[in-house]
Formats: sequence, C-alpha cells, structure tokens
Amino acid sequence: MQANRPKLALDGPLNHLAVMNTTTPAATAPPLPAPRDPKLRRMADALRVLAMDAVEQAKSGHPGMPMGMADIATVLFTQFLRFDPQAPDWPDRDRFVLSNGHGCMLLYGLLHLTGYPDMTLDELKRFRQLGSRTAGHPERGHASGIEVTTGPLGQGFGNSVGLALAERVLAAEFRDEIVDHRTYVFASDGDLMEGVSHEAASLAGHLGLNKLIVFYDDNSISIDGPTELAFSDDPLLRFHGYGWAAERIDGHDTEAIADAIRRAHNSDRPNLIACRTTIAFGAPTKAGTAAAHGAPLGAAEVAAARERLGWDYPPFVIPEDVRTAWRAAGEPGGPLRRAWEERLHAAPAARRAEFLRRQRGELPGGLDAAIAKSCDDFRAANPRIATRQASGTVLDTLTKLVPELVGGSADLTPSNNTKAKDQKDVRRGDFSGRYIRYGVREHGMAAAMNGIAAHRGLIPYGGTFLTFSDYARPSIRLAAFTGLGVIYVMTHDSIGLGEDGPTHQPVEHLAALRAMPGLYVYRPADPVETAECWALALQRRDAPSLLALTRQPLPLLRGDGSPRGTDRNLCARGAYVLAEGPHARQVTLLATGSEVSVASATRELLARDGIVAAVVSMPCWELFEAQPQAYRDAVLGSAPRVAIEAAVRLGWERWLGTRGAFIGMSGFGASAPVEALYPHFEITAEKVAEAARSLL
Ligand SMILES: Cc1ncc(C[n+]2csc(CCOP(=O)(O)OP(=O)(O)O)c2C)c(N)n1
Repeated sequence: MQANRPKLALDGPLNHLAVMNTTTPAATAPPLPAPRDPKLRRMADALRVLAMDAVEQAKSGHPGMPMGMADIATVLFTQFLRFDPQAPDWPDRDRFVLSNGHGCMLLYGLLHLTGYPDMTLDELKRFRQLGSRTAGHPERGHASGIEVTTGPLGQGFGNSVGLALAERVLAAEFRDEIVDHRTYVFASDGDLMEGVSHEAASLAGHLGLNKLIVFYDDNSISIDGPTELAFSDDPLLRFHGYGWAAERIDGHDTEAIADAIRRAHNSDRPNLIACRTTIAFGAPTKAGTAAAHGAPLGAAEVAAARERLGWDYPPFVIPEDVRTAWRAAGEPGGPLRRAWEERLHAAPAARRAEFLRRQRGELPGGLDAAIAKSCDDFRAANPRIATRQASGTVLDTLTKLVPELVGGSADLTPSNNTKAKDQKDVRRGDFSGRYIRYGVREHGMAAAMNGIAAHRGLIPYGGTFLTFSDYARPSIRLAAFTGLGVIYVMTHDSIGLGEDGPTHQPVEHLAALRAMPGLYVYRPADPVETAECWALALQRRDAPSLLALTRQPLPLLRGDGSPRGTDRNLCARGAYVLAEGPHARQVTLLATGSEVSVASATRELLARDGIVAAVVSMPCWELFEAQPQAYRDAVLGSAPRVAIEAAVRLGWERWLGTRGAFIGMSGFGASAPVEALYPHFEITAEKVAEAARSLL
C-alpha cells in the first residue's frame, strides 16, 4: 500500500471509509501475492473493479467470480481468443461461453474494454436494469459477443459441446481454411455438479472434441459455503475418465494459464483446465468466502479492495493506460478476420455461396415442392402408418434437400425414426456425417443442439420419447427463451405406445410443453400432416419446434376427398376444419394427433343419428392462437364443442369455453396393448358421441 497515494476522488461513504478509517479491512488483510506480470494484473484488476462497482451500483449481482477469474480472462482475451469487436459475428471467430453466467459482469467488462461498440460504459452502469444490455445473466441477442444465454448452471457447458461439434462438422464440409476455430468455456463448481455437464462431457470425450477448452473455476466455494459440504469428486480423475485432457494450475498465475492453453491447443482430446482461484480475489475480508459469491461486497469492502489492489480511480473510471492495453487486445481480430474473408473469397464459388447461404439461415429452394410431393406420395400410397414412420419417410427427402440438417437421437434411433437413409454417423476423427449418436443423454443432447443452432450453419434435430422431454426440458426452455430453431422429434406421444406402460406414456407433457412461451408444439394426425408440420418446423428458424409423434399406426385422414392443401400447408394456421357438413354443424369435435381419427369416427357415428359434426384438427395451438379472430371463430364455430386428446385436460378450456366436454386422460396410463388402452380409458368414438349428445 502506498502511504502518500492521492486521496480517492470518491463521494459519500466510500470516501469516508477509504480516507478516515485507519483500520480498514485492507490494512488487516495479508498483502496480495506479487503478480508475475504487473501489466496483465492491472488489466485484470480493471475487470475486478468494474464487477465490484457495477454490482454495488445495482445493489445486486455476483462480484466473486469475475474477481476470481479475471486473470484467466485477461490471458485468454489478450493472447489467444480470436475475436473482432468490429465484426462480432464473424463466422470463424473463436466461441467464448461463460457457463457460470452469474459472473456475467466479467463478460460485460471484457466486451466493453475490448471495444464492442454496443457494450458502452453506460450499459455497465445500468447493470441489471430494465432494458439494459447487461441483464442479470448473459442473454444471447442482448449484446454482441454473447454466444449463448447462460445462468442455469451446466447449460453453457452443454452448449459448448454443440458449438465445438458444429465447428468440426462444418470444417469437414467447408475445409479448415473456412472453418477452424476453438470453443473456450468458463465453468464453475456448480456447472460441474450439474448432471447435464456430465452428459455433455462424456459425449465430448467420446467424439474427441479437442478444440474445446474448459477453464474450471476451482475455487472451492459455492453458495452454501465451501464446496466440501456437498462435493467430494475429483474432477480431474472424472474428466480423465471421460477421455479429456485435464490438469490443474494456479488460476492467478498468468504464465501458467498461458502455458496450459498452449498445451490444450496441441491436445488430441477435449481439455479441462482446473484453475485454482480465490473467489473475489482482492477483497480483503470476503475473498475466499461464500459471502462474495452473489451479493454486493459493501462500500467498505469495495474501498478496501481498491486499496489492496492499488486501484486509485473512482467507480467506472478506467485509466488511459489500461484502456489502451485492452483496446489493443481487441485489435488483432481485424486482420485475422480480413485474412479469413480473403480465404473465403478464394474458395470455389459454389462452396462459398453454400457457406454464406447457411450463415444467413436461408433454406435451399425446392422445399415446398418436396413437401407437396411427399404429401402426394402419402395420398397415393394411402398407408396406415405411425406418424413417427411418416416422419422418417419425410426425413429421407428433407436430408437430401437440406444438407444443414444434422440429426440424432438419444439412443432411440429405430424408435424415433430419426436417421434418414442417406445419413452417415458423425464419428470421432470423421465429422463428415450428418447423424449424431447422442447416447442415452437427453439433456446433453438438447443442450448440445442449442449450441449447434447458436453456432449457425447447421439445423439440429434430435429424438427421444415424448415422456423424456422432461429430461431435456431445461435446455428446451433455453431454446425457446433465446429463439433457437432446434427441432425435437418426440415419439411415443401417448398411451397409444401401449405395452411399455405408464412410465413411458406421457399424459401431462403436451400441456407442460404448450405452457412454454416460444415453443411450437406440433401433433400431426396422419402422414400428410406430418409432412406439413416438418415443413413448418424447418421454416421456423427463430424458435424451437417439437413434433409429437405416434408409435401406433394411424389411418390417412388427408387422403383424396379431404382438404388438399396442395397450394397451402393446412397445418400452417395451426388448426383447420378437416370435415364439415352436409348441413350446419351441431357439434364441433376438436382433436390433435392420433385422436383426430377418433373424432372422425365419432363424426360418422353421429351422422347415423342425423347429427352433423365438424372435425377440427389442431396440430399446433401456438400457430392457431396467432390467427386472426375471424379465422379462429370460423374454425371453432358456435356449436357446442368436444375436445379429444389422450392427455390431461389442462389448457383445453381455452378452446372448449364453459360448455365444452373433454375426453382424455385424468391420471397416468397403464401397461397393455394399445387396443385395450383406449377403451379402458374411455377414449373411443362411442364415448365421444355420448359426450356430444349430452351437449345438444
Ligand atoms: C441449475 C441452477 N441451479 C441453481 C442455480 C443457482 N446458483 C447460482 S450460482 C450457484 C452455485 C455457486 O457456486 P459455483 O458454481 O461454485 O460458483 P462460484 O460461487 O464459484 O462463482 C447456484 C446454486 C443456478 N444458477 N442454476
């Protein structure tokens, strides 16, 4: 500490404490270890102080992690990360993921100091305020340089596996001169405790994603206190077991950090660098304690930390030498990016055009015609097949037409029908395939798919049983929340799956998934609707889509004589009248998926009694909700309504009104052949007809 340092130009209590209190916490704390490189330490201190000050100003946030990981961030951003603040979306940039998103002030500070134009000092001052770019956790789309939304621990880690995988797959197609970048991740104890990171790490190890480099903030502190309260893993041993390179370093030693990164660059495996750090490094009394994790340090502690760090500047003031050094760190990206642009320009025209099309997120031409042909083929063949099977057939067409489709399944490929005939497996060392064996890792798969989608250049789809959407739900939520065009192929969508029984039979899942804002849930009723829903899912590049598909075969409902939709995708409006007349309807039967055929059978049954029923197929509620009122009124009609869905009633009230009846499930299913289950749970045309008659 310098005795004759100029007085801090601070206001109010901070000034008071720094100047008046002769026994400050800083005075009693042991001095900080001397830095190896004082310039780098000063740059790191700028990050530390910005984090302290922004959290203090917001009266909310997490100062500890940014202060603990500042040295690692400084080495990475000044010496290794390839980024260009003037072109933040440059496709061949390195990806940086802050999986421990609570420490977001570290990222905001980095983006500001390295010169991302939209991350102004003003934004840092408005940390955690309404409408600021500096949200409480990093949100993709709020500011450039934020690759994925993080905060739910483990998700960023999972995303990073998808980012690294997308890089390899695209490099195999477009060559190293166009695609050749690394994925760097910051992760915390919490990230490593969460199950999703185990799944993702295991997959990354299996695939040998050696351009993935994770810095584990090994600070032995989480919210409850020391991690030893709940965590006795040996992460190095664990990651070695996954097939990663893993080592431990001092996370405040800038040379050790740089050396570890160099070793990682030469590794043939994914890399975990466990960095021993002190949470809130520099804070005199709260460093190394849980108190520094997620609350403002307090004016006295902040003032004393400034003293201890030798940082003599008021809040949000960055001295010129530090600002210049940080700006310089952002500059090499410009020439790197321009050199890449030249390489892209020199690539064969067709390859370049294809690369740019993918980056723009444009689908290739011919999709509508291909879907129309699929529909015609189904009509001509009049098959009695499950919608999962129809989906498989549609995929055989789509994967030929849309090379950016990258499929996969969580070990249910033959059940989900997700692998198209022409798809080859993606393998360690050979990433030229388009099909990913995700293994029994639904959550890891969904998190990786978010990363693949966020990368750009590929469209991920992946399958499991609908009931196991619960295992993937946290990642589905983030896809919905951040507008990632991921496609979920979720088969075995009701009691209709039969003998596997109630453990596998979803009942509440459709309601739960429909409750999620931003997710499009499709439940097609037959092969033609399946093809139409696939087209809609593919066309929606700014939100996730989920296809709920049957295990059991269904009759073709959109055959000759039914609405054709050749010039228009009938599912595009979310719901439509499948069958009407011959006179004004007396009852409207609303249904989705496999129960549309129950509704159709009911209509015939009622017709025998001279009762006119309309059948409305409702494959996608979200799309129907978005239609003009007049269309919705016309489809729903004014006659009494009966809804049929082999799932719980929750949500159907909005379509049924006060007078409607619901035929479906009110509890869990049972293990039996499908033919026994529908009558057992009274989801039959007879029961629906009875309900309809009671409303007349
Ligand atoms: C899935 C999930 N569960 C819980 C939380 C709440 N939370 C935020 S940080 C944290 C743990 C903090 O410990 P650590 O991960 O070691 O971070 P550090 O304190 O070292 O910054 C928890 C439980 C969360 N963000 N995400």
